[in-house]
Amino acid sequence: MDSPETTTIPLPVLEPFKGVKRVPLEEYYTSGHRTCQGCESALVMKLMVKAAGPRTVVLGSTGCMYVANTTYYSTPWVVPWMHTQLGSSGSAAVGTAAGYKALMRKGKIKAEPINIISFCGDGGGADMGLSAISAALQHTEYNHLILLYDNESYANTDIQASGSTPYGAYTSFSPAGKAKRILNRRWKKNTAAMLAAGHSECRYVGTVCASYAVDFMNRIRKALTIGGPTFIHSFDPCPKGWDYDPMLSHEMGELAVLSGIFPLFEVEDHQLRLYGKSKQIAEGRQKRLPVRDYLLKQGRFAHFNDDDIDYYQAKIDDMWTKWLIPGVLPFGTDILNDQPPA
Ligand SMILES: Cc1ncc(C[n+]2csc(CCOP(=O)(O)OP(=O)(O)O)c2C)c(N)n1
Ligand code: SF4
Ligand SMILES: [Mg+2]
Repeated sequence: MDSPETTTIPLPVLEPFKGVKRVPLEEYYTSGHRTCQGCESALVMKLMVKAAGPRTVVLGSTGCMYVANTTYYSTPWVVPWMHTQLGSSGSAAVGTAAGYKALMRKGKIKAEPINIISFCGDGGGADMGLSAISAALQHTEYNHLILLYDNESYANTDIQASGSTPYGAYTSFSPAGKAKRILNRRWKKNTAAMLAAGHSECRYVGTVCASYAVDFMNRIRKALTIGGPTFIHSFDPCPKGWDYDPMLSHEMGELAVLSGIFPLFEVEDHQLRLYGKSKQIAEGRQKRLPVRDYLLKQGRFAHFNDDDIDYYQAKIDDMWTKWLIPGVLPFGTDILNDQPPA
């Protein structure tokens, strides 16, 4: 047996799916949940665990994907599942990985690849649990994936604004009123890029959108097989919180990517690349759509006037034309000039 210092959980072999016809039919997140009609986060859970396969343990922090998925005596999870506290997806991931590692080292269970996936919402992950995720990404001796499903609000407690809520959106904390039309003036937090830039030993950070399901699943498989702690940020349209017809969830994800609000990128072994439609936009092979089309399909932006839409569009244009890496790093470089900009 290896010494405690060198024993690691063996990594799984999960080749990328080469097209939708190669995706297995087996489901590990099935019926038995009570998420809203058109809930994209439910699809995210389904694709996430389908990509991972049966030898997977899922840990989930409080939020819609806990509450709606664990009604008494009923659950959609076919794989082992455990709830963890709202801000502790990172701690749960490390603790579970460490537990499995110890059991395998002591010979109490067979040494085999077991995927550990810990998910959190944007409230739980981009806000409350950010420090625990940061710590988890420093523990390179444990293999696990933390998936942040971002429905852009504290949805389960009735749509409060989070650090991931977009500028101007109507939430129960930021209703549009006569005196103040725009209450939420914060620009959405750039969580994946922040975690990638700040954790130089983390081997995989990526963004995904379930509207591009095969790309989505292949990023999950890459994150689970590369070794060490990994992080994925998923963009999840939410018909209840965003106020649109539930049948438009898929289209809403596409519009967010095509308008450039949510760039698809991955940092794999410290190399950053855009992929999918975001790559095509950067290469000039795909037109970046006006953000107006995306905003005006949602009730949470129904109070926007033309000035608001122009402001929003200008901010996205800056992301793609002024940032060091389009849509990812929000600064340019002028490293030898120590004078502030005029
Ligand atoms: C420490 C703590 N504070 C507050 C709550 C109440 N609470 C439960 S779910 C939730 C919303 C979580 O939002 P998010 O993480 O974005 O997940 P979503 O509900 O949007 O899926 C809150 C505030 C809690 N469970 N624990
Ligand atoms: S509120 Fe949004 S995230 Fe929560 S179950 Fe409904 S659609 Fe899904
Ligand atoms: Mg949320």
